[in-house]
Order: sequence, then C-alpha cells, then structure tokens
Amino acid sequence: MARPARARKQSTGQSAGFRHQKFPVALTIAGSDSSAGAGIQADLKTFSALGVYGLTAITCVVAEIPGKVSRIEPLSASIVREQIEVLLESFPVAAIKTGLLCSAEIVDAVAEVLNRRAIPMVVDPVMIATSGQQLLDPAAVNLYEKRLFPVAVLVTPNLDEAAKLLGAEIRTQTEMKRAAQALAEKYKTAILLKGGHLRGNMAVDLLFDKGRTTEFTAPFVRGVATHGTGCTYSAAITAGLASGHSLKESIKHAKKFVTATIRNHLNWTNESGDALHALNHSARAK
Ligand code: PXL
Repeated sequence: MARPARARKQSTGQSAGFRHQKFPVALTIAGSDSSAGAGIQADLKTFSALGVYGLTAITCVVAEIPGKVSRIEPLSASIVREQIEVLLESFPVAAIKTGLLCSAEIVDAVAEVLNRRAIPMVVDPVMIATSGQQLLDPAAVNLYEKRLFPVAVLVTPNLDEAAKLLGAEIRTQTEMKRAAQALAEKYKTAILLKGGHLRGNMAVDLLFDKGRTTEFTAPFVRGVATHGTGCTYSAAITAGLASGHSLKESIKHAKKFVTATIRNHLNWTNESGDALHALNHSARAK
C-alpha cells in the first residue's frame, strides 16, 4: 500500500504521517510528580505534544499537589542506572534531559552511565520546588557541579538555583547577564538562566553560549500557579534537540510552548474553595 505523501517527506516526527523508525526519541531521567504538572509526567506530556517519543527513567516518587509536597521517596541508584542502560541499548535516543535526581547516589550513577555516551543532554538542576520545598539532597549539589554540568550541552537554572551555585543574589538584569556568563565559564557549558518575573511584565531568559548572550523574551503571565514550568521548558528544549534543531531554535520554540501552557492553564476549585492550577500541555504554541 502506498504511503501518504506527507510521510515520505517527513524525516522526523512533527506530523501524523511519520515512519516509526524515524520518529525522534528522547529520554527523561526525573522524578514522578503525583499531580502530574511537573516531573516525569510534565516531560512526557511535553514530548508527546512536540512530536517526540518519550522514554523515562524514574528517580523518585513525590506525593504532592501543586504548592504542597507531602513526601519524597527516592529509588535506588541501581534501578535508575538499569532503566537508563536498558533503554540506551535498544532505542535510538537522540537527546536526554535530567530533572529531579533526588540523591547524591543517583546523580553519581547517572553521571557514570551518561559520561560514556555522546548524546546531547540538558540538565535542569532541580533543587527546590516552586513551593519552596527542598527537593535535592544537599550532598548532591557538589556532584552535579563536578560530574553532570561538564557533560551537559545546556544547564537551565532559575534565579534561585543560579544564586545557590554562585553564592550571590541576582537582583537585576545586569547581574543576571554576569551570572549566566560566570556559570558558563565555571562549568564549561552553555547556560540558560531563567529570569522569571525579574523584569516587570516580561519573562526574560538569557542564554550564554560560546562567549555570547542571547535573550529569549515572552510576556509574563500573571496570576497562575506555575508548578512545572521549569520541567516543561527543559523537556521542550530536549524535544527540539531530539528533532534535530539547533540549541537556539530549540530554546526559542520551547519558550513559546511553555508560555502557551501557562496562558492556557487549567483550573479547578477544591472542596475548601481553593483554586488549583495546572499547566495545559495540550496547548498549541503560536
Ligand atoms: O518543579 C520541580 C519538580 C521537579 N520534579 C518533580 C517535582 C517537582 C516539584 O514539585 O515534584 C518530581
């Protein structure tokens, strides 16, 4: 039977007429968020929305609702390693992202498995939840710096994570620019420093790569509890890389995607009358 014309032209997955063996594959190594707005669930929804087949290696299980982490239970480093190894032996993984790695042992195991492969890896250094809850074992931060950042193609800290890594607060656009450069030089990798609402009505992120700064800007969407934006953003960048786009193109499209998931957020009211917000990963970026 003849294949549809669209399928013949399409080498990667962005259309319904893909050939399975050409469908881009990406792997996320991250924690499970029971409320499914962040973590591995956000990553998978993002990969699917962007035409990428997502694989997962789960590092820990977090019982939570938006704004409140109830409990975190890490898995063993050996089961994390095994998930990654069996996947990489079989699937044509074109890009990887790491999210919440939870413990020092897991960071070490992930670094060891990935050090031996030449697959582009985006590291989202998840340390603290939007609610302020500490998510990463403090002993793990040092291992991130020594073992994971140097093998990443991109590290995506928010302002709090960058401040923690540099030991200095970041309060202005100028400080943000300096911080992105300092982190890139310190860890010898590209840095995407996410500015959140630092500059009034715009959400400004700065990429420092190969000696140059590039700005990515979108209108800041107010009044939305944005649990999971960091995960969604880094997953969308990873999807772009897996589909063969450059780092800058991947970030540009990911920024549009994450803005659309916030702007088109879902909301419910619970029995106590509290509003519950969730990113809408089915939203289309324009
Ligand atoms: O948004 C950070 C984050 C990442 N990964 C998991 C989480 C959270 C926040 O709660 O639960 C699994």
